[in-house]
Amino acid sequence: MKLKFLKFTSLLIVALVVILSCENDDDVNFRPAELRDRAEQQLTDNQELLAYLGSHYYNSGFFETGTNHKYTDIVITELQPSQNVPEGHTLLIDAVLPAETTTFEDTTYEYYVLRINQGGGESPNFTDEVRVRYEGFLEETGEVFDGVATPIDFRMQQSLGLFEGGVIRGWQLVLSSFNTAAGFSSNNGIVDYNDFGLGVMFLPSGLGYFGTPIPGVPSYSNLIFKFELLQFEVDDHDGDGIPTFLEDTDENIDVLDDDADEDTFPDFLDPDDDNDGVLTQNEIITNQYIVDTNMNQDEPVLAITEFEVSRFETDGIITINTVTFFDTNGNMIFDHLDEDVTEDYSDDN
Ligand SMILES: [Ca+2]
Ligand SMILES: [Ca+2]
Ligand SMILES: [Ca+2]
Ligand SMILES: [Ca+2]
Repeated sequence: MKLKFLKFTSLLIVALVVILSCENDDDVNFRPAELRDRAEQQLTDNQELLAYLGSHYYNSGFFETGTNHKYTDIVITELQPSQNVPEGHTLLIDAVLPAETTTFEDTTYEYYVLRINQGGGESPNFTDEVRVRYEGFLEETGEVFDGVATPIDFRMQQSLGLFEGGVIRGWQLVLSSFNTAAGFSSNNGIVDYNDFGLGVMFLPSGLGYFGTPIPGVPSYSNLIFKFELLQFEVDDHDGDGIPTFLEDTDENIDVLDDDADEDTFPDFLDPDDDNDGVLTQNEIITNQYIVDTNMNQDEPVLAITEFEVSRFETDGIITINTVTFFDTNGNMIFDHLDEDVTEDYSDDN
């Protein structure tokens, strides 16, 4: 089942619970549970994750030889009382420290990542579209609740509509810390990926679905995902030439809270960010560079306000796409976010 679908389903369930609870205030069964405090829940979740990591091992030796191991090759086993970790295996806690940390919803979170293969390609941004294979299961019971054996695409950034994609916070954080495949080959419609990102993420409920129960996942469940990161595409939700990850103006790994003109449409969904009548795409300049390393060509040195959007490499030829911002009146606000500047660069693009 797809994560997208689960997310949508969960919203339906919440709506249903709210409706039912409104119909009969006395029926406590249908009343939505009050959300727990995030910081308190994280204390519990982190203890449980650490206990899991300290009592389970994986088949580390298997990955020391060969290449292109699959997520299905990762075997996690519970250590029995008084048992030693078998040869060729590693206790998870010895493979995932130090913990990763992040701040989300005003709460500090620890989460853990087993990095089996970093991947030989490029690294996606937290707002991009990714192609993955994965399996998700509950830390508490080991029950598998989600997964696909055939590669599937997710737009990681949720936009404002119910059907507009989005994955859990843990995915945005972890997948953007891995790299995609170095390359792939296609034989009779079957794609073989080479040197892709491979790992396991151990997430507290706060970086998963938190208090929202979804099919197969009770509220406040810690989640574990084995995954392969295969490909990605830079996402530009509003098609204004600025990739969504660069519309996180305050750089807090959240694009829903950046809204220059405060019209409730965040910049990444707003074709005219500052509402000055000049489209954002005309207040910036996009550029493409082709660098042939076979000819010993050097990569361009970008200006301070020129940002790399994406890069691709084929046979030593690197294609680099960039976007350049301007601050015409020198007030430290880029023109496309500054309603006082209506400079139009559309002729230069
Ligand atoms: Ca954009
Ligand atoms: Ca932001
Ligand atoms: Ca806006
Ligand atoms: Ca504008």
